[in-house]
Amino acid sequence: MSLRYLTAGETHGPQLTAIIEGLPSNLELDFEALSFQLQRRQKGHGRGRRMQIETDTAQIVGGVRHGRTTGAPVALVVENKDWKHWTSVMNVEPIEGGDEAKRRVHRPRPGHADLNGGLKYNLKDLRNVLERSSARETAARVAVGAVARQLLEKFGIQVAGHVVSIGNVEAEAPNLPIDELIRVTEESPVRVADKAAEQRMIELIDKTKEEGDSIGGVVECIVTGVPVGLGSHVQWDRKLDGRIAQAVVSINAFKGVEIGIGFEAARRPGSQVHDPILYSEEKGYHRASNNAGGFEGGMTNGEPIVVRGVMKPIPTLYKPLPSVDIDTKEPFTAQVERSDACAVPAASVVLEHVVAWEVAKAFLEKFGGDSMEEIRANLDNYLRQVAEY
Ligand code: EPS
Repeated sequence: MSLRYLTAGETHGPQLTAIIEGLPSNLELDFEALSFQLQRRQKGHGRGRRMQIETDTAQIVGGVRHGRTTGAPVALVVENKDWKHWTSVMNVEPIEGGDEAKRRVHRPRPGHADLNGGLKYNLKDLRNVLERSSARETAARVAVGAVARQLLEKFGIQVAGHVVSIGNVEAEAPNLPIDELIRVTEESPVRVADKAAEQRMIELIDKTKEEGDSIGGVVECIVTGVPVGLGSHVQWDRKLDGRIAQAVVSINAFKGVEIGIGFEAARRPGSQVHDPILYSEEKGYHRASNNAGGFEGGMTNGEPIVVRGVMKPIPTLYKPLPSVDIDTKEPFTAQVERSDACAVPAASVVLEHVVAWEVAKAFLEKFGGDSMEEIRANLDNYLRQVAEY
């Protein structure tokens, strides 16, 4: 059975719940590291007041005993601290009272799932759509990805994320070893290594917020230590770059994805795109450059995976765009209570975790076994074969 997960839960409901199936037994989990990843997602200049209410932690309620996975499904819970303000509005049982008591939403916000979801599911209270479509759900995905990340780390695979640009402010490409990149970006309120760009990004976010607007950006994820041959060229849905692309665009507000130099490849001649193959005793086969972002033929080529995602500006605006009331069909401009002006730094953490998940899934497809020991033996055997090739 391949690795899979599902999440459930609403942004103002009691909790987010995730179930992971297909993890091997004897994976030692660091619980603090799981919550650390969740808290990284909550940070970043430009986040709104909701993040002052929440301090996310991952509680494991199944599949782990005495610090190790048992091979059973792993169940994870992330509580919503804000729920105490919403117990009546989000009650699973019917409640007394009209629209006000239910905080019924009948004014769809442009750029959100509100209107499409209302039409599709025939829901006259758009809260039923927005509660689930909220980016709060990415907390569950980070929890799940953080488990995958710990599995990868046991095999020397590391994941880092950083912000490439916010609005029109671009950071210089960080030419740093992965440990250093992780350390430097962790200290930055906008998750960039470039200090000059950091200052300009903060100023841009502040200005955007003052104007009642929001701003998006580009985030990048790098995965090092990946063995050659994850994914496959033989079938469309086994191409790992394609699976990663799907996962990236599935992150709330993501509208685009690039692998390696991505769209830049369309502007260059082939001689300046493809990465020459080299060989040395020490490194074996490797590449002179990594424009391909670690993929050829849908398979990893042993170079670091480099993936970028494009996040649109958050559509909840203090200065909202025109829309139409679903009760009256009349135009309106709504009042907004609370929003994030920029969630791009947080999105880089989400990107890391959805990519880690896809890599872990492909890793288990290749080296799969029911226990960590079996997987290690399979990996060692394969690496020997690659070294002798
Ligand atoms: C979100 C709206 C805001 C964000 C939320 C995503 O929440 P609220 O409507 O409660 O103010 O803070 O993000 C999170 C709660 C989170 O954990 O990321 C939205 O509409 O997507």
